[in-house]
This record gives sequence, C-alpha cells and structure tokens, in this order.
Amino acid sequence: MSENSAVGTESDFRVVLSDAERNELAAIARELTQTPPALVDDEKWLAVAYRLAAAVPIRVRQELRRFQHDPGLDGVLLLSNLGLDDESLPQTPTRRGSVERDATLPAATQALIALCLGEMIAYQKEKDGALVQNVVPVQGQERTQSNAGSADLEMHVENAFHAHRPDYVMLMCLRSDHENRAGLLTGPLRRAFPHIPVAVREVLWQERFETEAPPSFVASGAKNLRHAVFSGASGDPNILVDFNATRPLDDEARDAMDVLKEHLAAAAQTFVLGPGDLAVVDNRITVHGRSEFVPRYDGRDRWLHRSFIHLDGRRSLGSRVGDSQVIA
Ligand SMILES: O=C(O)CCC(=O)C(=O)O
Ligand SMILES: [Fe+2]
Repeated sequence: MSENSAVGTESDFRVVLSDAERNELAAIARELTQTPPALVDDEKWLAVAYRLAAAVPIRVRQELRRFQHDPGLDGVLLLSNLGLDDESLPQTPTRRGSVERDATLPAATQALIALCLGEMIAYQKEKDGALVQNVVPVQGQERTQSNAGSADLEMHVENAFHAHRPDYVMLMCLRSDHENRAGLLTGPLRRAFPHIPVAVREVLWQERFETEAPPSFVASGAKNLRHAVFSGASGDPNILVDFNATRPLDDEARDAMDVLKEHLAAAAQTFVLGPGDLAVVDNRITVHGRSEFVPRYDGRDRWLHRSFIHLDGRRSLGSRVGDSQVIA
C-alpha cells in the first residue's frame, strides 16, 4: 500500500498483520467458507461468523476496539497483510450491482473483521441488500459518480441522505487496478476543522443543506433530507455531506461548502490499496472518495469488497426487513 499524506505523518492507523496473525485469521476464515450453507447473507452462517469473530487474532481485535473508542485524527484504520494475494482469485466481476453472496475466503475474512467492529448492515434498495458487495468498474459507467465509475469520485459521507447511514464503511482490496493508481481518498474532518474560519463553521452548523437520495432509494419513498453539515460536539463535530449529492440552499451555504471542501482536500490522504489491504473509514467524521483510473474490462480490473457497519443494531431495528440485517 502506498500513501501520500498532505498533513501529518502519524501512522498509528496502520496495522500490519504478522505472517502468524495472517495465518491464524485465514484458518478461521477457511472454517467459515466451509460452514453450511456457505452464504454470507444467511442467518445460520452469520451466527457462526459472530462466534468465530471472537477468535480473530487478539492484536487485531485490540486495534479495532481502540479505533471504536477513538478513531484518531484521521478517522481511518488500515489493516494490511490479510493474505488475499493468492492466484486462485477468479476474474473481477464486470456486472453493475455485483455482490458476493458466496462465503468465499475474502468474503469470510471481511465478515470476521466487520463483526469485530459491530453489526453488518445493508440496504434493500442498494446492491440487493447484500452484506458483502463488489466495488468494480463497469463498462459504460466510467463517468458516473458511483462506485461503478472510474473517474474521480467526489468525497462523500456514505449514504449521507439516509437516517440509518453506516457508522463505518469497510473497503477491502482483492485486486488493484492495472497501473496501481486508483486511490481511496479520505478527508478527515478532525484535521480540517481547526482551519475552518469560525464564521464558516457557523453556517455549517445550520440546516441550510439538502442531500438527494440516489434514484433507487427515491423509488422507495426516501425524501431529500434538509440538514446541517455539522452536528454533535462543538469542537469535534460529526460531518454530513456528499460533494456530489448535497445542495446548499443559499449563497452563503454554497460558499461555506466550498471552504469546507478545500480544507478537507488539503487534509486528504490517498491510499492505493493492494490485495490484502482493508480500510475502515469512520463515516461520521471522515469523508471518502476515489481518484481516477483506467479499467480494461479484461477480468483483472480493480476489485474491492465493501461492507457497512452499525455500532448499534437496535437503532435501525424498526426499519429492517424482518429479522434480517437489511434496512428497507
Ligand atoms: O473505489 C473506492 O475506493 C471507493 C468507492 C466508494 O466510495 C464506495 O464504494 O463507497
Ligand atoms: Fe463511498
């Protein structure tokens, strides 16, 4: 994994598994791949996954626990050497909306880490409610502001319009792009905040913004939410913005959003994820995006697994489909 950091040199968000830890994790993940019915979204399989998550190498669990308690200035945790760089990986999917239902080794690994952090959740209207989704470039979608695109993807809070947006977004790399240039960008508000003028902050605390739901969610009756960009603690707020989907409702709000964007960009970090690298982004304080790359659609394109996590399963219970992890 390569990284260039505009601000600071701290690297306490980086956790590299030893080879022994990698093997220990792979052994549990392999057990999960053989657990019937070997389907990620199946409740019986998930019940075993919860149990096995407690056997994830202790240092990994300690780091995840530390991150839960304090996401640091960067709001990102990077795990490396998860051991997915094996030659048996199938071709990169090419379909739009592709998901991973089968309990493959990478999907099982992702689930184990996710369940150490909290509850895996998904949205019925997005990628069919799958708990492990594929982030892959799709032919014809190159310029779209979606994860099927390959142009620069604007920084965003994941599902910013949604009342039950994720607390964490997990992105794990199975395969990098051919030129190794697609970067996961993170924009940490905790680093940008001190540089934002007080007058601008005041505007961002007010409900002068609206965030559009994507078309698929609109069909389900989701309304645009009028909201403030900042909420919570005055010195360390949460952020709610999507630089593609959030609309300022007046000129002052527009200027404030521009200033915020500049400061997030100045604090931004770029992570070119390689196979076996996994990024956890704290979706409450750090926005994320992606830099451009050139897909070839030859079965060897960039391939990430994505999952969403809630810290508290009960908060969304009234909005979920039956007893499932899927939010309606
Ligand atoms: O492709 C990436 O690195 C990130 C894409 C993204 O924002 C997402 O899948 O939520
Ligand atoms: Fe995203």
